[in-house]
Amino acid sequence: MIPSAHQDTFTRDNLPPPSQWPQFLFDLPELHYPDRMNCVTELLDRWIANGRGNHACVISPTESLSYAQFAERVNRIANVLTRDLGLVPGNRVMLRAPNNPMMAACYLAVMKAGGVVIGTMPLLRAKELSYVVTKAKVTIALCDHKLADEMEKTRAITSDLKHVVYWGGTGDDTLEKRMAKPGYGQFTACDTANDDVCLIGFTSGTTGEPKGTMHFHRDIIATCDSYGRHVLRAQDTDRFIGSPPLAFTFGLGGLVLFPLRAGAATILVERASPDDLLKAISEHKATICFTAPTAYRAMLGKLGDYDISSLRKCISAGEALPRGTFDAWLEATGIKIMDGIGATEMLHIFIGSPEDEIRPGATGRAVPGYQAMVIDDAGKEMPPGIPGRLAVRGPTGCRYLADTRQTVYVQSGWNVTGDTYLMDKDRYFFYQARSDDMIISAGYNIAGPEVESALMTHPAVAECGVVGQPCPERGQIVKAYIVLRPGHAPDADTARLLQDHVKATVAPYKYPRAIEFVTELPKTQTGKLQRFELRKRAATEVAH
Ligand code: 3UK
Repeated sequence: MIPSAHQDTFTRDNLPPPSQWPQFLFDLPELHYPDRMNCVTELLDRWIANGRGNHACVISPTESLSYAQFAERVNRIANVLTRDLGLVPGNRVMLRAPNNPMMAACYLAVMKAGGVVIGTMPLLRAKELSYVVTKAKVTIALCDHKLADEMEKTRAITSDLKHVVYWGGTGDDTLEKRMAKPGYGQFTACDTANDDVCLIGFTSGTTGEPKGTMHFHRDIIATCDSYGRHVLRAQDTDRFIGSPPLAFTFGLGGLVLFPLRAGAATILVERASPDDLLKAISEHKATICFTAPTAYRAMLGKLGDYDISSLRKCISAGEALPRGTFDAWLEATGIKIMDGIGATEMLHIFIGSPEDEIRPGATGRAVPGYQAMVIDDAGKEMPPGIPGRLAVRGPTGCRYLADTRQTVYVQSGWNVTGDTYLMDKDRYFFYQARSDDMIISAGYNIAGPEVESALMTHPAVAECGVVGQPCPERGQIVKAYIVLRPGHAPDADTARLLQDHVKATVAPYKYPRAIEFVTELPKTQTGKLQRFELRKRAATEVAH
């Protein structure tokens, strides 16, 4: 065992027992890391040592920082943490902010100081925040003053928090004032072990209590050297942009880790509605965009208003990318959206293909460094062409913070994501559904997302969610909740039109027998459709 640098051994003490860990693979030479490594040295200080400190690093609507300037900011925060707030290696630090340069700097400062960083979504309330504080025994919080309200409420109802420091506001005790102290511009990275925990990512909790997923210093770099290096293939001239919050590991990877590992620049915007994102792409000449499928769909209708010719790569994750969205985006922009499936447990994307290997309709192939297969209920590997449960392993994997659900996610050394997939003979993986989103109607297995994709190819449909509704004769029937585009009437004629459209697009037995028009769909903080909410709704509707 490599000696840990953590004086506070909380994360190590709360890792699952090694027998419940996934098997880790380090098959590629670039994934062989030294025993001692601090991921921030790799992401940031390396570039300054290489004489590239003047290269653009972090850009926002109000500032533009070079690698040297951003590294200095990180050092100043790391000094505040250790010298002013008494952080010792292993302590947990919670962060709260929209995506902005200070938030990114705080992430790196905590890890550089040997702390364990926990980002939180800006919209979380005191109830959810206090769960995180208590579960992870958070002692320090750094927070954008704009989000002070819920932070103070959290402080009032928890007992672990010792220090809360705000930035962006006024007063004598702001983070900026503390950072300005003489001698704080330099900071020597904590000499962490490559398997010291540096990040706890909380899942958005589509069902049940959020789970804390623990990641090591080496995991942070491994996702860059697998997906980043082999699939994304960014260059130091790239300018990244996107919408996912940094507290969601999709956003952290796409907007901080991958750009910094590549020596590129990242553009951080606090608001990222489809219009905001398009405007920022054109203003800042972004070249690589990370966002969710629904955002690509929403941007499609607005492309004419913006010049986005600087874009060269678009990445989609979080939910399945419908074929129709892929086709329409390619037609409108000439860019093939790179779909990829990732998970908080795995840190980032583990299946996804580079542009020249994309097969439309497939998520892609296992990212170099990872292995993926489809298994049956007993855990046996399925041959190509048969749908089953997705299992993966690679350099990263699931280690929940003190959670009995570890043995649900990790089975026989494989991470079992809860998704139903089909693999073809060329080892391309085709998403079917979340395993619990499969609808069984009159003996047929119907994947809700497939019906959604079919509905969304109709111009009247803005968004939709498809679930099984209990039915005495058929077990379940397919029920669609649909948000219409402006100008379409939510009436029986439209419903019939859409049913006919699905019958003409996919096997007719999959058509939604029940349709309900709604003005919005339930979503998680990370923008995912909450099908379990729709299922609950569908079930009560039958009961009444
Ligand atoms: C689903 C997808 C189909 C799938 C994530 C990229 O989404 C991320 O993490 P979460 O923990 O959710 C994981 C689950 O989301 N999913 C994600 N991507 C796809 N389904 N096609 C996709 N392309 O059910 C998975 O098990 O919120 C995504 C990077 C980092 C992430 N944390």
